Order: sequence, then structure tokens, then C-alpha cells
Amino acid sequence: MTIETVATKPFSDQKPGTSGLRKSVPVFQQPHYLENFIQAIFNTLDGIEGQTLVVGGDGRYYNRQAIQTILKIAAANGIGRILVGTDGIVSTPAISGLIRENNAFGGIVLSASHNPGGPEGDFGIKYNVTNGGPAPENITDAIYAETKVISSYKILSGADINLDRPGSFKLGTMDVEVIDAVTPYVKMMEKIFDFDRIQALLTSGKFKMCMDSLHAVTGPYAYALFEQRLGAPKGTVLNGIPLEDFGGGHPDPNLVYAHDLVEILFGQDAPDFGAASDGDGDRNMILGRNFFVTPSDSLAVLTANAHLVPGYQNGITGVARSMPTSAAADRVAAKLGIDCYETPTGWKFFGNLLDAGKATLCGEESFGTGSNHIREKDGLWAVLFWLNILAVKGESVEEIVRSHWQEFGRNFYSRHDYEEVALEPAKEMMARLQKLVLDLKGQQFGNYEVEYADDFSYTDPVDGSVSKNQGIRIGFTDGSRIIFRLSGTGTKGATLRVYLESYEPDASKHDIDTQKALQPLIDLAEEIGQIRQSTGREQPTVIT
Ligand code: VG1
Ligand code: CO
Repeated sequence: MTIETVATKPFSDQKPGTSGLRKSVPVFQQPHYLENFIQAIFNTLDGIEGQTLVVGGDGRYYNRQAIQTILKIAAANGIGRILVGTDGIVSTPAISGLIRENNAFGGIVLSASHNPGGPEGDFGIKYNVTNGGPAPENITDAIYAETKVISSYKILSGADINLDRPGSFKLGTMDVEVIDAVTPYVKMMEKIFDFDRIQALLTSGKFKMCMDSLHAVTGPYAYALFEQRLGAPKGTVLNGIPLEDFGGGHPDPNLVYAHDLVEILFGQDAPDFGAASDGDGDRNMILGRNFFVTPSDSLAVLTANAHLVPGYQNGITGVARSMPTSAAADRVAAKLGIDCYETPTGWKFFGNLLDAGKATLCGEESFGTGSNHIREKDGLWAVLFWLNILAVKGESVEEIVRSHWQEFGRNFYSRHDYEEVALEPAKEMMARLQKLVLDLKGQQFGNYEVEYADDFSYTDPVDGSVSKNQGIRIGFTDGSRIIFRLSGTGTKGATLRVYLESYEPDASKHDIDTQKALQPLIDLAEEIGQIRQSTGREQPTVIT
């Protein structure tokens, strides 16, 4: 086996977004495109020679080929050892756990998460650091700078590694271990949750659940956890075989893209509990019988009930949420007397808070929740957390959420996405809003008075790093908020996200339909944002 040095030219579009570099498969398949980005990662990281890395992906189209290429580039760059999941498939939270357990230097995660897959679908790559979490901005910026000047990459010539089953191999001087990634993950969950109680619930004959893996990465984990370890009947896991194109759907666990599960939970003889996860297994959607739990509410409920779970029974130090996530968790934190942090969108911003022990639980409105057990959000962890609460409380999902609202008030919340709109008008809209917010403070719009308005800027309380331009926030004196942001994970045109929130303390008004409750704010968002004109759309593509 020889190491080849291949001459290359930079690509100008390799800037990582909210969660790594995401592009369509044909973009990644261009000669040298993948190789450049991987070499740029290795060029950026000091002291990586001889180290251990974890590599795996969500199993989407191009996963297998990309892993073989990555292994050969890693071998040529003097990496000591690589742990790779069987078939090259590992969920994002499992990779985070493997990096931590094996004291690895970092990991390479191949995923475009909730974006569709297949030959015309999306692919993605991100680098995770030693704590198991996504690289922070200073590293992703350095990788991007490297992609702009790269002139060659190193690659080992040799045969592909057999990833079909666990085994040990040599690639040049590098050790490759193909491992079962499911068992360590199940063990990690056993340490956190009360499996005996969850098992008793699932085998009681009085409780039925459904887990929809959407033909994405969590299938094998879900079978192992729910049907094998916890005794739920066969058929509990739906769409549990990972497919390269996720069966043609969006592997996005929300009311629109997980519609089959929604129909089951809102249909006749509905189960008591339903959950879904996304392409790479870090997101979750929680449903009760005829009931949808918003991700923001889910974070608040988990925070309020964390003491019921063995792993958190001694209390939690703090909770962190992304800026557009509703302030429901803030109210719980205030009552518990713990700190609450508001970070920009993207899990990489939680890493320092978790490492420093400032936050124990974290969440995003985009169906992401997690804790200090790893440094990624974790879909199945959230499902187990809910099951643990349900098992201890003996109440339904709906009862738990309704009594939560009774106690803390309800944060009505919705996100309106305008997907794949024209880029330039969307950018112009954001530029206009950036100027507009400068003098919105104190202005009155009908019943709403603007308490603050800005383009969100975050100073990390641990390392002092500053992240600017993280979304337009308009907050009103009654606690309502409107937020405008452009997606950093979309791959076509622009995706505008409009986040709407209002607070209702009065329990007699908690039954109002969310979109109705938010209608005045939806109208106001249109008035301020001129959304129709800027997007050319009458309606959002997805409402959650
Ligand atoms: C979206 C979500 C964000 C999440 C990110 C990655 O980003 O809004 O909350 O962290 O996806 O999630 P954006 O920039 O498109 O709004 V994952 O599961 O999907 O990698
Ligand atoms: Co994901």
C-alpha cells in the first residue's frame, strides 16, 4: 500500500453551517470534493497523528463510499486508530458516546440529519471534538479557511475494508476496528434510566407504544432497546430498517414528515405513546394519544421531572435552550432555582456549558433534547426519559403536559418554515430586518409593545467567544416573541424560519388551537417581515 499525494484545487463553498457541511450528493461526488474537506479537517487539527477517531454515519446514500475514502485519507495522514460502526452506520448520539468512552481525539459524523437522502438527496459531514460534541466555531472557521487554500491531499491506495461485521484490520499503519455501536449505547442508557420500571410499564399489557424510526439510523437501536431489552412486543418499532433513501421520505420527526405515526396516534384505538426520530437519531418527536408535545414543552417537562430519573435524581445544575426555543423551560428553571442559558441555534453552543457543569439538560425547538451524558442531542434518550416519567407518574402524556401548563402557564409556540425560497430576496429581507430592529424598541403594534429587538449575539460564558447575527429577535412586553432566521442546514436556495411564541398563564385558555392563539403574532410577523413579498409564498411549507 502506498501513500499518494494528489494535487487539488480549492472549492469555494465548503463553509460548515449550523451542523457541518451539507450539500447534495452530486456536489459531494465531484472529484476531490469530499477528499478536500477531509484533508482540510486533518490539516487543521494539531496533534492528530497517532490518535484515535470514531467514524460513522446515518447510512444514507454515499455513506459507504465516503467512509472508505475517509479511512484511506486518515491512514495516509498518520491517524493511529479508527473505530467505525458495522456497515458504517452509527447514530450521531452513539458517536458522541463512543468518542467519550474511548477517549478518542474526535470523530467524523456523516449525516445530513433530517434532509432527504438518495442519489439526488443530501449528504453531510461534521467533525466532533474530544468532548464528543460538534466542533465549535473557531475550529469550523479554521477548517473553512483551510478549504480555501488547499492544494493537495494524501490518500492510501489499497482495497476497501469489509464493514459488514465487527472485526479488526490494518490500513497501512492505521488500525481499523469495525464495532457494534448498538450495545455500548444500550449500556449507556441503562445507566441513566430506570429500566425495571420502564420494562414493567411496557409489559403490563395496559400500555402501548410505537416508535417510528423512519427507515433511518435508530432502527437497530430501537429494536435492541424497546423490543429486546425492555420487552415491548414485536411491531413496536416501525420502519426500523435503515435505508439509503429513508424509503423516499424526509427523515424528519415532525407533524408533517412523520405523518404515518401521527395518523396512528390520532386514530382509533391509538397507542398511549408514540415517538419518532430523525435521519441520524439525534432528534425526537413525542406524541401521546391524540396529543402532540411541542419540543419546547418537552424540554420544560423533562426539566421539571428530571428528579424522577435515576441519572438526574440528585438534581440538575442548569438548563440551556437555543434562542428560538420557547421560554417554557425558563419558567421551570426559575422555580427550581437553577440557571437557564439562551444560546444560538446549533448543538455546538451547548458544549462548553455541559463541559463546565453549568447545564445538565439542553434543548432546541427543532425536536432536539439531550443532556450531559454526551455532547449531542439524543433522540432515543428523550424517548426513554418520557417513558421513565410515564412509568413513575402513571399518568398519560396529555395529563402530564396539561398539569405542567397549569403549574407554569402555557407557552403557545409554533415555527413556520418557508423552505427552498429564492436566496437573494431572503437575504435582503434579513438585511432589512437587521436595520429595522435598531429602532423598534418601545414601538406599539396594536396591543403589542416592543420590549427589545435585536440581531441575537451570544457571548459564551465559559470561553468568552462571541457569535453574532444569530437571528432577529423581537420581544414584546407581555412575553411574546417573533424570531426570524435563515436556516444553516438547507442546501437549496434559502429556508426562512419564523418562530412565534406567546405566554398564557390562564388555564381556562390553554385549549385554544395554537395557530389561533398565535394569529395576532402571525399577522404581525407578516407586517414587520413582509414575508409574502420576500418569499413569494402565500403559506409556509411546514408548520410545527
Ligand atoms: C436546524 C435546526 C437546529 C438544529 C440543526 C441541526 O438548523 O433549526 O435547531 O440544531 O438543524 O440539527 P437550521 O440552521 O436549519 O435552522 V440536526 O438533527 O438536524 O443535525
Ligand atoms: Co439530526
